[in-house]
Amino acid sequence: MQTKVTKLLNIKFPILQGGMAWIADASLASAVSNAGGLGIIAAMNADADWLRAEIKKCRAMTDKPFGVNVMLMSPHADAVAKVVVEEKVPVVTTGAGNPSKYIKIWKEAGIIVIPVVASVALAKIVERVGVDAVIAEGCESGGHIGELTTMTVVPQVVDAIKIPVIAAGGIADGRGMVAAFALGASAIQMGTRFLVANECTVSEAYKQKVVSAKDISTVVTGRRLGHPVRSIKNHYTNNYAKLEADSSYSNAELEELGIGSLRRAAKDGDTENGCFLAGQISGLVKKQESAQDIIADIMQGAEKLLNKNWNNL
Ligand code: TUI
Repeated sequence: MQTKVTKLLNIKFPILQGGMAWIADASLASAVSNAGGLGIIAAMNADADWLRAEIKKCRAMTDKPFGVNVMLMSPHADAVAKVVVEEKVPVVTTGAGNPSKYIKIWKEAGIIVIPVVASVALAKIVERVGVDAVIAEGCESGGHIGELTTMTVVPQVVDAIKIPVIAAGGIADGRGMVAAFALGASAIQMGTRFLVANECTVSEAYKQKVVSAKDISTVVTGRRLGHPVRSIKNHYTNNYAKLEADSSYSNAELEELGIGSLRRAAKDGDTENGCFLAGQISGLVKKQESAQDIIADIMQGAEKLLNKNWNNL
């Protein structure tokens, strides 16, 4: 299946893997790229040396295109922005902010740049500064989210810009992919489903949390600090929600609570005190399998639907 995005990225299938903090490393990214999608290493809050080493590991495991996600709220964002240029990373995605100040150096280096946007306004701004495509992400997603749903943000972004749009948020199977195409997207990005891939090195406890989640298992916290995040309900989120609603608790104390919570989930598998970022589609993700089997299942599901007789709805 060829789309504007498979041609842009020189990949076989219109599927990108989300740049999940503490989760999306060289192991997962190379597996997704080897399976014909676009694997992405999450630079998250890590420093330049960590990222450089992951890029080298990824190159040792795949000769296919891959990407790096730059989390713009990271204290190391400036250094990471230079590393992707020095290492000649083929594709950069960005999240949690406006990447405009980096576009010039990335485009001069020949990098394909694809920001995540959560609104029409940012989609128009980044198109104007010369990015190649955007990922329109709905608030069904895990992690840091905007206000709009995938169903509403994707078609509005598609109508507002000329460059290709990739849909993200709440997509985990062939039905989601076809729905994204119907909204005008040229590819999908998935995080939650790839989190449980065999090649994903996240803690087993994290995978179990996703596989055992149901439709209403996620919750949004962090609105008071201006960066809402979606994660799977547990002791950590219950406690966070309680303190967030308590005005005697300061914002500094809330910030403190968040420190180390992603690492505790992803690395330590601490089911009580970890923050298990995951999307609302977790309830649909039922088994662990290889990245290749995940991609094959999505493409088979989508192709079956696209060939369906749509008169019998
Ligand atoms: O970035 C994500 N997901 C993330 S980042 C992350 S690390 C983190 N940890 C704690 C607090 C905050 C972040 C975990 N998950 N997804 C892409 C995304 N970007 N979703 C929403 C946005 C977004 C929102 C507003 C992008 C731009 C934006 O506009 C800001 C502006 O300046 O216009």
